[in-house]
Amino acid sequence: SKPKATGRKVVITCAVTGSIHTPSMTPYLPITPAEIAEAAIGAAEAGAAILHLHARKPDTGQPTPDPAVFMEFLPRIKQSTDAVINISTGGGHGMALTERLAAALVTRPEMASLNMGSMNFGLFPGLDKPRDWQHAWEPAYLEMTRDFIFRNTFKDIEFVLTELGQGCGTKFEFECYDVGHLYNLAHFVDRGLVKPPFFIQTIFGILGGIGADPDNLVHMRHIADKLFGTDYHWSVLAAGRHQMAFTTLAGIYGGNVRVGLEDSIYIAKGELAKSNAEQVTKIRRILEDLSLEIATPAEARAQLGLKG
Ligand code: KMH
Ligand code: ZN
Repeated sequence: SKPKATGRKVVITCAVTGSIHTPSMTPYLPITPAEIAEAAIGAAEAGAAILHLHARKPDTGQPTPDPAVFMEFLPRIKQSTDAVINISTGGGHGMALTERLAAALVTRPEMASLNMGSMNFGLFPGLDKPRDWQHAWEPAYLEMTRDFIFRNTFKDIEFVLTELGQGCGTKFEFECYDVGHLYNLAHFVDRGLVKPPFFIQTIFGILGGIGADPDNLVHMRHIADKLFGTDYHWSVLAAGRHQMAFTTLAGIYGGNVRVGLEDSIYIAKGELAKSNAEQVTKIRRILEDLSLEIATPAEARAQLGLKG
């Protein structure tokens, strides 16, 4: 992650649909397997080397852990792109760990997310905006987060590292929503349960995690440097309106970036993004304007030590 004067290329991850936003928030959220496949392929064509994927019930858009639904879009994506497939193990609110892991254990992807601590995960500000909900699950899902703990205990993390990491050769996007999560990762490194290079996704602006203050970005990077030295690759995502500013800062500070409708449904102030590709294109343009180069999937694989 040390900024290198030459040769460094920025890995763009695109998180295509997630489990945070709901269909009534934007008509552009990919829901059906065909929509998820099309959005993922578009993002890859625009420059995303890694595609972070969740699944949704095709009729209502509710997040689902069903591997059969993943299998409706994964082959299509693999047929049309060389991008690295990254399957979420965060799933959606209310899913048990075994459910959250099911799709990854079946598909044995090159990458999967691994959330590095338990936390509050507030989506209820989404309720503040008056709107006509298309589906009853949507306000209920947001409301539920008032009293929900996103559970990622030490035992849970160890289970994922063992089953998916050691069992399937999957490498992780370590989701770190706060400074303590970096120390949790360092703990598992100390225990020999995970080997470098690590791909650390530092996340800003989730209610329950560290706030979207640029000082926090610098601090997370600084602590990660102290804990992991040159053994890690650093990536940044920020929620909602902070998305583009923080990913731009990440590029400047020598990091990689994640965009996508999972993280923000906007492309500019008050303007909904019409596609994932639009966000990838925007951050790519900003980074290239800063004279940074974008990694291809093959370059990302080599950099991150993926199984290919
Ligand atoms: N379940 C979400 C609230 C990930 O993809 O690993 C967060 C999440 C992250 O699912
Ligand atoms: Zn996700």
